[in-house]
Amino acid sequence: MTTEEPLIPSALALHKRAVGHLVTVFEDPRAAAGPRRARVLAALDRTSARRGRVIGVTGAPGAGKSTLLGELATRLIAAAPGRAVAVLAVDPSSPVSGGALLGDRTRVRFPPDERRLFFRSQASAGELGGLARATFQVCRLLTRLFDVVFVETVGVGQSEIEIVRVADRTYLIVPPLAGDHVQFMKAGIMEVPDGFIVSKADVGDAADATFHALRASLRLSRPGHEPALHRVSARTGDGLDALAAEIATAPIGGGVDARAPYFFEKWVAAEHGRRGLERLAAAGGAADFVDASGGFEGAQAAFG
Ligand SMILES: Nc1nc2c(ncn2[C@@H]2O[C@H](COP(=O)(O)OP(=O)(O)OP(=O)(O)O)[C@@H](O)[C@H]2O)c(=O)[nH]1
Ligand SMILES: [Mg+2]
Repeated sequence: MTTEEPLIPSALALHKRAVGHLVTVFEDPRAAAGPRRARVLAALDRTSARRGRVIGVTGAPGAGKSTLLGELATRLIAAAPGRAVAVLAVDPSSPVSGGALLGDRTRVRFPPDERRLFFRSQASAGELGGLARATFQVCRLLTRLFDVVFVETVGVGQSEIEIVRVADRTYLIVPPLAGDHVQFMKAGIMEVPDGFIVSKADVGDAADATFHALRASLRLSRPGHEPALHRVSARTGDGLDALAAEIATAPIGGGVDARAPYFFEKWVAAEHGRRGLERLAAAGGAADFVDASGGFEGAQAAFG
């Protein structure tokens, strides 16, 4: 029996301390944590078939992500008694100081006695793409405990692109902007998200102008398959029920486990460099290797 195994029933009952303890195992960068993770996942899978969806939420600092997620999470659990929601906030941190760049950010705050809501923050520790290496790992755990797992990332360039690798659906939050800023958005980021959310609709004209400019841009940049576009206010509640309903029914596809080859390849690159990637390619590529090794941890052990 591992030290974690007695925690499994409490974690499945969503006791925050048990869930929090298991999260630290999934964040642990040491090689020895791999087999512990594999045992936790196996124990969970013996008891529960829950597979939540990962919803990525990205956007510029101050766009209104945390406030929106707090409101959405509360609505999502109110709408279904058995539903549970987790929020994982990935904070950009300075590789130099190791400290959080945005240490005084507003957090999602959930009532401590509400087991169906769970919040955790994670430092991205200079990881390229703004997404913590452990984000994928923690999502493997949390999707087995919660029905919806939100991942909040600050949209600073690459992170919008990296978040789609772990999320089943990704939204870009766009605060009310001056028109020329919306035009600028056409360049890169427009291709990536599955949905767009204009936040702070209660501010009035600027939010309306942003919504219409964004809709026009999306018609140009993604003709024929325009992504979902929402206009919401976390302050007044406008638009939140429709957005919550869309999130609750978003398709999961292969889920987090299907992302293992991508993250295994990232691990090979980080640990073994170019030589490692060549060896992986010669072995048939990440998907085959993970499959043949019986999963992510098996692949790590087999790769050496
Ligand atoms: N008027 C209005 N203000 C809002 C709304 N939602 C958030 N805000 C305000 O916008 C500011 C930023 O909100 P956050 O939720 O912290 O934004 P964020 O995107 O999570 O910010 P970072 O995590 O720091 O990137 C706060 O002052 C909020 O009170 C809204 O619906 N309407
Ligand atoms: Mg935030």
